Amino acid sequence: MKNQYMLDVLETVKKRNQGEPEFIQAVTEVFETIEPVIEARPDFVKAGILERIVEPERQIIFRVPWVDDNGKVQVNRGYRVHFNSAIVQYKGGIRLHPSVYSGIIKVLGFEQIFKNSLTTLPMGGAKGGSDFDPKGKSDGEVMRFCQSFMTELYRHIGADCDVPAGDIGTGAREIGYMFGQYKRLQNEFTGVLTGKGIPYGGSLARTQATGYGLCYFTDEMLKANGKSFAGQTVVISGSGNVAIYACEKATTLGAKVVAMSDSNGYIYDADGIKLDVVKQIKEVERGRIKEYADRVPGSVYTEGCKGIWTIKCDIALPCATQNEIDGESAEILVKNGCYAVAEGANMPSTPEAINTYLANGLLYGPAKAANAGGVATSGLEMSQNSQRLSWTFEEVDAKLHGIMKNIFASCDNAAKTYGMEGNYMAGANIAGFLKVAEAMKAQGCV
Ligand code: NDP
Ligand code: 2IT
Repeated sequence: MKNQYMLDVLETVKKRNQGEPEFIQAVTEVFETIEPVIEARPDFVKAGILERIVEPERQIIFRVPWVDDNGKVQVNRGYRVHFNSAIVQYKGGIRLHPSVYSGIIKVLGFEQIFKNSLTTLPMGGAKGGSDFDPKGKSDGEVMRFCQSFMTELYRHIGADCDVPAGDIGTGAREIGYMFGQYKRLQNEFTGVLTGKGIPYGGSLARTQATGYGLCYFTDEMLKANGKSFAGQTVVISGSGNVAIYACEKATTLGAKVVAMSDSNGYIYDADGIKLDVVKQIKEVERGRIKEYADRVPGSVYTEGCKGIWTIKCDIALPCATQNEIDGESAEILVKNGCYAVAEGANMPSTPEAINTYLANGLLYGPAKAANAGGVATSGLEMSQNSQRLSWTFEEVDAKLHGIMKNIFASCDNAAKTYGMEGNYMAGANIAGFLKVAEAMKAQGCV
């Protein structure tokens, strides 16, 4: 990046967000790729779009006290960042994981601005979460935590203000407890959360949406480059919501998924992952991926997460967490003949990994485009709640498919327009940014 104005804004971001390296990483990536837009648009400079877009509209940090099964009071920290409402109400997930701190919430909220813009639905960027770890907690403990979390959060959200949803550690169970508490506090039903259960206003296909959407995007990217999923070997990290439904759709599209993981290690099954076994372990028993190897003869479990990227594959779909593929892992993927990486997780590739993909001509589907199917289907859930109607699985899935095709086309076109053909990361950042920047400019200095 050579533009002095952008370098100056980035310098301020670094000073203001010390101790939050992931946030600086995300802002740097966006700035580097939108430089030609800023060069061409002095009106954006005058309107202070960059200075404003890197600063959350507001951040809420709160105490979450709850009582564990031994009667002891525990305290976690809760977060919600309202990052940008230029394209309507705030929207984004809630992450429950011990690694959560303000920097992670900010990075996810910042990325959500561009992702939501790409969906073409009217949703601004937000994110929330807590350093609470649902793993190893009883249902009662999870419920008391969720109720306490919502007892503060409820005053900051609303169907026309901010609509949270799931993310790592927040699935149907947690959304159910949070929704129940919200309804009790407000004494009214509104579509204030997405990812709800089907009997109380949820959308069919929301559970599948991020994983399916990732495969729809990847399929478009492959087809545009004369390839397809058929007969390809795929490695998927993670074994949570996104990973499971990415595995399901990739398999339907003719690929063989040979590996999945959790935060302890990974399984390799040369015959192709038996997804019903993974679903039983992860969705029903809340167990560890290691148990797969005990149940499926011929499969192998290996401790540690990073090793999954040493497995030979054609297509890699990281679906676990941020910075899970570093430069070294990316080099190994390339050496083993991997030609496409599409991100189900948010920011799973380090800048060194991304440079390696681009330098070696890999097809690279960046998170904010490739995993936008989850939030897009959340948007469809909001539409159904507003209409007081429920669409069929097929209707929602068809809309999701259309949205993902459209997102790929937007990334592809923006990259071409700005002379970076095939660089879908640049295309995603530019296309996502332009809509938000125009909306911010039109609404004046707010
Ligand atoms: P889940 O909690 O359902 O699953 C997370 C998976 O990732 C688990 O297998 C978990 O292993 C693994 N994981 C989490 N943290 C780490 C870590 N630090 N190191 C290694 N593995 C880890 O979450 P989701 O599937 O919903 O989310 C996965 C990713 O997709 C996240 O990056 C999320 O932000 C992103 N995403 C999710 C969307 C959604 O709709 N849910 C939408 C768009 C993006 P373990 O069980 O051992 O912790
Ligand atoms: O990162 C994400 O896009 C999500 N966790 C989903 C957010 C949502 O509001 O559905």
